[in-house]
Amino acid sequence: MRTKENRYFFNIVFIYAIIFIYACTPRDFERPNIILIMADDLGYGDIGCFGNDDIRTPFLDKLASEGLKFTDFHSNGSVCSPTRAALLTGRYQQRSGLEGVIYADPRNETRQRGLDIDELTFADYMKSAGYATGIVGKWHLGYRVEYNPVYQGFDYFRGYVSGNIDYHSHVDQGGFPDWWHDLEKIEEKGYVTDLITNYSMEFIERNRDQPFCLYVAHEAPHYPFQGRNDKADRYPGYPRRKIPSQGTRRDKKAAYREMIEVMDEGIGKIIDKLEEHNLKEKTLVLFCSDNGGIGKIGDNGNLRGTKGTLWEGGHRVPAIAVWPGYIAPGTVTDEIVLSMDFFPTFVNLSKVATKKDFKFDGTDITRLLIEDRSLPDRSLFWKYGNQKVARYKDWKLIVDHDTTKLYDLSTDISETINLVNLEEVMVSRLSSELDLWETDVLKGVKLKTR
Ligand SMILES: [Ca+2]
Repeated sequence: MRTKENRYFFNIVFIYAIIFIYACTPRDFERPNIILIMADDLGYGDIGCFGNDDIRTPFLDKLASEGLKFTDFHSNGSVCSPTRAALLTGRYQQRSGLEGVIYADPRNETRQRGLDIDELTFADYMKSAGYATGIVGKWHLGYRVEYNPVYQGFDYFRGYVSGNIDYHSHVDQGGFPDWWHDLEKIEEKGYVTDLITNYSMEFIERNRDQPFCLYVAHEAPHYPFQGRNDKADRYPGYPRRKIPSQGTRRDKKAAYREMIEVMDEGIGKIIDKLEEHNLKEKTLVLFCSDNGGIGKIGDNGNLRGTKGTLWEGGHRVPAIAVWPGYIAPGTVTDEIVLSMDFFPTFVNLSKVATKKDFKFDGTDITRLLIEDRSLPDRSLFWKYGNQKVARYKDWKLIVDHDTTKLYDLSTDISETINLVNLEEVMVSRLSSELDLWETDVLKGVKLKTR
């Protein structure tokens, strides 16, 4: 017979059970629009909300205050093309043969190469899930027309296929004009950063009444170092020996600051465009960089190394995520996230299941974004030039030429204290994981080296 006391007890248990079930139930969401903004060569310490007090970035700082700031976000590569290959495919760039850069020089055989058309890109996927897809800005995954982004799932392309172009004349480092509207190469006046902002706004305007996925691939602050009011340095067939690839401006630091500030202003305009059409709550905005800052000009904070190296300064980069109503404002995460994690996240957000036999290397970070849930523990890997890295939690093993070093990033973010002789178990574990990973990703792949 149930007494009053045990009825009370059962009621309490019932209420706690309901609360528990609710807490364990993944939070539902309406599938959002996606805007992925990626800067080029922006270092970890190059914007205000990541500690820079010289370069003014009020719009990015505001985004960080309205959303989630990543302190341990990494580009998959420490140079441009590899990161973009991983970003587009959700897999390590080695699998698509793009461990190295695609060069503009016509004498360099990589100019003929690109991301294989048979690769499944996030644009292919989002298109098939009913999204309008666009890329504005830098492609750098193949110069030849058959590698154009319109053949990789993008409905709309306004930008350039090279690694960098003159911000005014739009001539690449090989001396070729490089500005495209889809498959058509055209001459168009304008400062590249402003063109990227304007076409991003046009894309949003065109697609405001349907789901869209927009990839804004900024050139800033990659060289040539040119401000809005500078003259063009390059012209078709420009003599590279006479004009340095970084441009002729003397005060390069000042130009660099302006380039970041103009990009920031443009990001503000893109957010304004979302507000104008009441799309802010329906849109996930992601911001990141494709690799660390370059030596002397870029600011990588207190990280060791620069672009092109696998020290933290080469690939730990600023990143922000904003989605009002879903991502809590002013939050910070120290979860380790990579460029290749975005594609599997987009799959989940699109609410269209992927093919069962398709395997990502990246991880879906939706629950980290909207519930601040930790990601599963995982080992992560980088490889470029004479360096290889394995990372597990705060342990970082780096094989630099023929020397192996181990760092504890929780106490030594600047990688100064080599613990290789003190932590033999971790060294052995990460070394063998690195070997297995390398064998796996290079299986059957013809690598395009640097
Ligand atoms: Ca880059």
